[in-house]
Amino acid sequence: MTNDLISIAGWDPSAGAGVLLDLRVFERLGRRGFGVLAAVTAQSAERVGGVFPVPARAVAAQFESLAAGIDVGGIKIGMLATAANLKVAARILESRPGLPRVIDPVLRSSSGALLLEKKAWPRFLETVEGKASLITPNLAEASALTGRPVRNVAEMRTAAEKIHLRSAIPCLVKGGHLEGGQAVDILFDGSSVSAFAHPKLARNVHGTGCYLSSAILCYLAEGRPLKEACGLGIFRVGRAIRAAMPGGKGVWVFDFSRERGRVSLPPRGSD
Ligand code: PXL
Repeated sequence: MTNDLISIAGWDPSAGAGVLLDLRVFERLGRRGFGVLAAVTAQSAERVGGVFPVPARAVAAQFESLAAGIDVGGIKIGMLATAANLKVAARILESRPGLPRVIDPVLRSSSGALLLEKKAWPRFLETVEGKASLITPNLAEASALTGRPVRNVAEMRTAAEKIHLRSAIPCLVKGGHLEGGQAVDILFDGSSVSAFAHPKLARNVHGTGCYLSSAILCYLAEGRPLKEACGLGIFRVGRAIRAAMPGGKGVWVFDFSRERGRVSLPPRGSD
């Protein structure tokens, strides 16, 4: 395993999500972070005002040049914007079968803007089939990917199993948007289901999904097993949410300057 992790994702100029946030998370968790840009967004705290995709051949070229100079230790996929970029990302993932690879299937922003063109949605799972260690949809993404409503823990479990069946990738369905006071994330690793319950924090923090998938990738790159990496990632995001600050219009943002120090982690292999 090497220290160098790559995020293939979008540009949020505020650094609240996308490549800029991913690199901060990688570095906060002791890795070196590198970025391949798949799209530029123009956005304010409350809405995405524009999406400008990067051409697929530019995404491929960025990765090739970067990978020629570093020893890639893991890859995270975030916002891709186009079906062509999804294909390039799938090819990149396929070329590195031994590495930890995490896919955050970013489809829409919280405000509803399309972050992946709709024509890419129906075959998303088939396109990435067997090419990653984990896929991390939220409730809306799990619903869009399976074509069924995902509103409660039972439906999250069914969705995680269905997503795994179609993609052959372990699936963590994130329950941060569940109704009620408790948040539960459900992991199906291909053979068993695990539930990660945590208190729901009454804050709408921009970039939570990006933070989680990046943190999990860091823990996988440390050699931790999938379930442990998910648990640690979820714990780490909770801590970052507690250190977040108001970003305007009711949206909160991560603040790395207030989120000091490395977390002391349980020893490897503990459950
Ligand atoms: O959180 C989803 C997301 C991912 N990547 C980028 C974004 C957003 C949401 O706005 O802008 C670049």
